[in-house]
Amino acid sequence: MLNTRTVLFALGSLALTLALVLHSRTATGQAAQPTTEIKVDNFTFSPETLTVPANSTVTWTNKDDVPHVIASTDGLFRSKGLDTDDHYSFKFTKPGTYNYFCSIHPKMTGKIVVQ
Ligand SMILES: [Cu+2]
Repeated sequence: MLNTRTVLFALGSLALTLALVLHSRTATGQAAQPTTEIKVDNFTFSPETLTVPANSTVTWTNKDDVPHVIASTDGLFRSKGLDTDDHYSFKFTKPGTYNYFCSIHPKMTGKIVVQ
């Protein structure tokens, strides 16, 4: 027989289960895909050397009012010309050291260290 108490208990258990499922999903998503930002400002990558765990997505944002291109030294990745406030993202799956530069201003260099 259903009485008010049983119904309330069932609803409470359901809400708790939902909350736990939603929470664990969010936590797993954050752990699996860390995201890190690099600012391109005043012809400098900031930070110039960035250390991240494997499977990190790194996003460059151009804060200068001239275009820049993010190009890896070994040709692994290369952005289009980034105008002001444009973004470019690359996911680093394998550990290693990745040197890159701006193909328009080759004196601009940076490094991603993937652990
Ligand atoms: Cu540049």
